[in-house]
Amino acid sequence: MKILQQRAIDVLNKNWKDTFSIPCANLYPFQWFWDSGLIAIGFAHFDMPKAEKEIETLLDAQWDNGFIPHIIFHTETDTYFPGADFHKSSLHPQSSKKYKSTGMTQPPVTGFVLKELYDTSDNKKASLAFVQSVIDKVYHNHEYFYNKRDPQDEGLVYIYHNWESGTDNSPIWDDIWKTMNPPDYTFERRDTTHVDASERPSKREYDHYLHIIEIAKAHNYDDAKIAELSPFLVQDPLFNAVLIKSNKCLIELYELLGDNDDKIAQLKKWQDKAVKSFDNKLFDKEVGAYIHYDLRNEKPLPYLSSSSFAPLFSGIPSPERAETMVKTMMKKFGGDRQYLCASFDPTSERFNPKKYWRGPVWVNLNWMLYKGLTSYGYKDIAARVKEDTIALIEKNGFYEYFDSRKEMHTDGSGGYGGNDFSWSAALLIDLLS
Ligand code: 9WN
Repeated sequence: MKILQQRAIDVLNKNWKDTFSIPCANLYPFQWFWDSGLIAIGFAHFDMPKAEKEIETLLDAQWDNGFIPHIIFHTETDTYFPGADFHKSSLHPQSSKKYKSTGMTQPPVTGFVLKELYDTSDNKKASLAFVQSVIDKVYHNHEYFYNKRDPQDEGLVYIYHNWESGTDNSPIWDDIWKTMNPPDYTFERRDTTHVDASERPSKREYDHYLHIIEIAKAHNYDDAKIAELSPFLVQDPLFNAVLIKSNKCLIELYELLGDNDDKIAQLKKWQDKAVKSFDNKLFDKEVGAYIHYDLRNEKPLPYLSSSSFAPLFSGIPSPERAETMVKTMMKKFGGDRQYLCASFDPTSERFNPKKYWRGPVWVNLNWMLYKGLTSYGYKDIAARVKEDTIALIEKNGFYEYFDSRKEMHTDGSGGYGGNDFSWSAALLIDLLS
């Protein structure tokens, strides 16, 4: 295990670019929001200054309205599409003057990441001083979400683009693509020069992705206009579970800091409403877990994905619901021939174990599941998630995602997407510690 840990440390150091980390060389040459947070969790175990700098740099790119972009384009390179010139984030009047970025966000991990850093630190005083220096920015980010992304005041925030979900080409979005008919754009993909096209989204999927951005750009990334016009408007259980987990951690950190009663009271208000709505609106009894809700077309999207189980990480379900979810997970995803946990229902005809978010196992979701299952007392299943994650990395390397079928891992070719991928390394370090 020591060797694997050292290799993980080497991956993180290799992907460190002085003030932030890239997710991996070539394929992803900039800083990504949720990657950064998860990477900091790994650094915290062996290099706290880098962990803290990673978060500081991320927060330095925050917009005046509290928004944090999903990609921060620190360098000029045309090896990634769509780059800064396509996104044109400066169209938004409150966007960062210092950094070019996208005009979309990603799952707001920063709140719980700060708590992870604090918990890992062996110098609590210094760690709390760091938290004190950045926590209000994270609070401001949550303020943005509840003020701008919750048009019906439900306590649930929407995402307006599949890239905001982090689970980019999940089969869940197929239903939404059916409601759209974007132009057949001409553009040059860069991802498929780095990675086999069979492991990435299709050209037609990219047409949809670009079309939503064109609509947002036509309205200068104005939140109200996006809420009114975006064909993609979804309440995502993973995204909202992450926000709820981060709310919880911000409350705990503000309590540790003291002297922040107003912010604690506001966070508790958001949290109360969020947890109730989440549990009422997103739990599907027939599916036996949480699902996505299509806010644009006002209909549930009754599909099982690894996001369906993310609420365990945030302590949302009652013990009874958690039991139902675990049964669903083991029945659909937990067969003897499957590694836990496929990103999409392996029993569905939309399942594709090689293609990006349509089936492969991702380490970040496994890490959340491991934590969630442990906290609900499912120690054996949690242990299996952990062992499966380690086995996938040991057999293949620090890939971005992995085939969920066990028979695909006999010759070390079951890892897909980018290699030496930062969060796979970072979260492995955390799992092994
Ligand atoms: C678009 C960086 C990111 C992750 C996402 C993952 C992938 C980007 C892409 O890579 O998305 O954001 O170009 O495919 O889906 O979760 O943050 O690692």
